[in-house]
Amino acid sequence: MTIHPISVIEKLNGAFGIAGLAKFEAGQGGLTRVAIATPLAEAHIYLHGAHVTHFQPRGEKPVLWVSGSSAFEDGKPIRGGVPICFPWFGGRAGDAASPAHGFVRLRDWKVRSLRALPGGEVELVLALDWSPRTKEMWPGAFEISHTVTVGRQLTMSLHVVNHGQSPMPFEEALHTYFTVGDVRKASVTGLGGVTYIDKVDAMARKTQSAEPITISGETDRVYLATESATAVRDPVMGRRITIEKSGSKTTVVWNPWIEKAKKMADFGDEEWPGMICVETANAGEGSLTLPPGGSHTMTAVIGVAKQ
Ligand code: TA6
Repeated sequence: MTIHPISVIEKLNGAFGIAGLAKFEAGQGGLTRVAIATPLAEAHIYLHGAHVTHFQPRGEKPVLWVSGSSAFEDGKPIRGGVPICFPWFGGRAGDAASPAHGFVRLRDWKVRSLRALPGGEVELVLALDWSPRTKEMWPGAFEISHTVTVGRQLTMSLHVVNHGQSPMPFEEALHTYFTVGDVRKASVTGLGGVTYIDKVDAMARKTQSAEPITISGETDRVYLATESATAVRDPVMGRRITIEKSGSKTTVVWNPWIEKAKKMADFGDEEWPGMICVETANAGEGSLTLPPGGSHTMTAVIGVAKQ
């Protein structure tokens, strides 16, 4: 549980805080977060799930969306921002009782480092290791670290290591929720011609013909074998959100639309027009397997451009 007494927050600031740039504080629900504020941008990252909830380059509007109905409590995912999905994506095959999108977004991550970089960015590294408790849920002897670099762009890198003696199959995602003025007027570029699994049409395998992608109903598509950069064009806010990636072959596009939004307790019924997920992942057919001692890095770089 990352609700820390003030003394722990003071210790974290003593050990890692950067005067005038980055500090630990009690965030929503009393959960401990790192608040970064520099001349380039500001951001919030919770130790709960290593969850980025806020990113705003100076002079721009907030880039990430968080539901006004989100929980901020132990054992529950934060609805919005950048949930980290690991070691599985979506529901766990054959085990409906396991938490969707894995368990690391529900755990307390440890602070490994917090530093100011020469270019004016601030870099935070959070990490989570396997334990007897995680072994009860999943056998992998994993180490996962999340390196978040806050500057004019937001760079997020998930680094996974297999410390076990056997191959470690896993899925992963940076399940990023972006703020848009009106999803019905927004569009996504960069996926034309790509094959996708349509989760709202019986998992049918399709090819993305229309470019850009527009949203006119519940949309839940897993684009396969694509390393392409994408962008969210938002005419209402007069901007383009750019998503470049490396080490990722899956991109997921999701908006719950009306009925699914109503069914989610932590998602306001009227909030769906204000968000779209474009997720950087390795999932489904794109899942990975690490050999003993092997490691892998997946990176997403988020930026804002004039439309
Ligand atoms: O990435 C899209 C998706 O898999 C949707 O099917 C929907 O379930 C969404 O993730 C949110 O999942 P969550 O477990 O955070 O409610």
